[in-house]
Amino acid sequence: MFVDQAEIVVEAGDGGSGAATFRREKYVPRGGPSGGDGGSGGSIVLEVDENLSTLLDFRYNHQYRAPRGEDGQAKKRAGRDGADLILKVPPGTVATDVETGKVLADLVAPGQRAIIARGGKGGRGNLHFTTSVRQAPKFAELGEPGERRKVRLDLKLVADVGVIGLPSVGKSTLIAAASAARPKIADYPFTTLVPNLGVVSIGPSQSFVMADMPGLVPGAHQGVGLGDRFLRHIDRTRVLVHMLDASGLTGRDLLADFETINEELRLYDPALARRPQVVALNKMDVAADPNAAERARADLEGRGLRVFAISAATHQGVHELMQALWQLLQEHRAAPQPVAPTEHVVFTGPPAEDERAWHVRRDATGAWLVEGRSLERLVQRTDLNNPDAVERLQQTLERSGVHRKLRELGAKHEDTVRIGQAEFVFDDEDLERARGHRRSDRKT
Ligand SMILES: Nc1nc2c(ncn2[C@@H]2O[C@H](COP(=O)(O)OP(=O)(O)OP(=O)(O)O)[C@@H](O)[C@H]2O)c(=O)[nH]1
Ligand SMILES: [Mg+2]
Repeated sequence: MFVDQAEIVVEAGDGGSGAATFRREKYVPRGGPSGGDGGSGGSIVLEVDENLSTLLDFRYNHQYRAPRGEDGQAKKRAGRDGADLILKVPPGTVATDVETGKVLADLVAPGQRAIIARGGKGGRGNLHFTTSVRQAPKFAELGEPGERRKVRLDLKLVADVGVIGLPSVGKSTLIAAASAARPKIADYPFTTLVPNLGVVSIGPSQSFVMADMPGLVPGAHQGVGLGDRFLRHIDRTRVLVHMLDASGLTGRDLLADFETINEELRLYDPALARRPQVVALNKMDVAADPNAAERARADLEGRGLRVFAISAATHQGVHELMQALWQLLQEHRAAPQPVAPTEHVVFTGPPAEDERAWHVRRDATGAWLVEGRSLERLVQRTDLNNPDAVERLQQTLERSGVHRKLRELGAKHEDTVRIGQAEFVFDDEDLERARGHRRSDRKT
């Protein structure tokens, strides 16, 4: 079965905690700090494997977890990093964060990789926290939690040419005529449920991939018929063959059919509607009124379109159409290709500026919320049960201006302040002390 969508939960590994240990030295009651850093947690990484063509594996396993980093140890020994967990996906996989709707990765080229959940950084050992006034730091940082999120994987086909049109116009028949693919062909609508890919060979090392699409009907962009599930598949094609049934047996007007499909493309994605199209007037072998087809041809050519009268069933005109598609693909080689095949792109998180920014707001319960990635991380990494670590946190919050902002906004003594998962009591007296520290820091 062809699976083109899957939802998974990924949990990157937490960082290991830093150690708070001291050297033992002869004749010295307490040696210097010697706590090593914690290792980083493993990340969850997607990697394109060109041998895969479905997301089937992700159907059976929904939960993926990378190992945590080891804690730091005494004698300056750092903890080992957790290994990354690499998930192989087929080319054309798009990963989206289910909660935010943000695209995390859009993977096309073999070997291309993207981190979709970052492992937590390891906490630093107490070695790092000596200052002129703090010779023996009795605390270390905790490891940062790994990212965890729900991710939707969508598989988009990577075809050069997409064949579009109303149901039963002969799209699959064309794939069968021009390639070795053997898609199901039948005279009822929606025979094709998932796109069929065929390799069209024009000559030595001249080939391209063509995909037929499930039939489109009015309202497809809103999910009517097989709907937008399939429009998605043509996103990446560089050229479209717009196929019309010219047999005259449908009772429909050729040009009206043409407009219907183009309107659907436009409503789904205007960029798709601008993609180069060639028109194939199919079923010419049984055309009841060849003049009707000729009139349609004249009209479409008048709009600058290339039109081919063919019969997918008898192969009449198919070779010429394939030649023209090959030519057109050469002209559109420079069209936006997401990445060159050898490039390995790693998608990173938000830029550093965003990370440092923070702001304060009051929630419905009257608590003060301090929001900002880097402050939240700082709190996550602080061992809140360790008074020395909390003191350092207070100093950092003071230095970064958070306390001043809270006071400005009218925070009162003993108000609740939340940063990430942690909750504090706003303590103006403590602040006085923290400021005192800062002054003495400066003096030395
Ligand atoms: N006479 C004639 N019949 C054709 C031609 N091309 C396709 N057909 C017939 O038209 C019917 C539909 O063909 P398909 O290739 O399944 O059409 P499709 O566009 O893929 O249809 P859906 O997948 O349902 O959207 C079948 O009965 C084919 O045999 C042609 O050139 N001439
Ligand atoms: Mg079909």
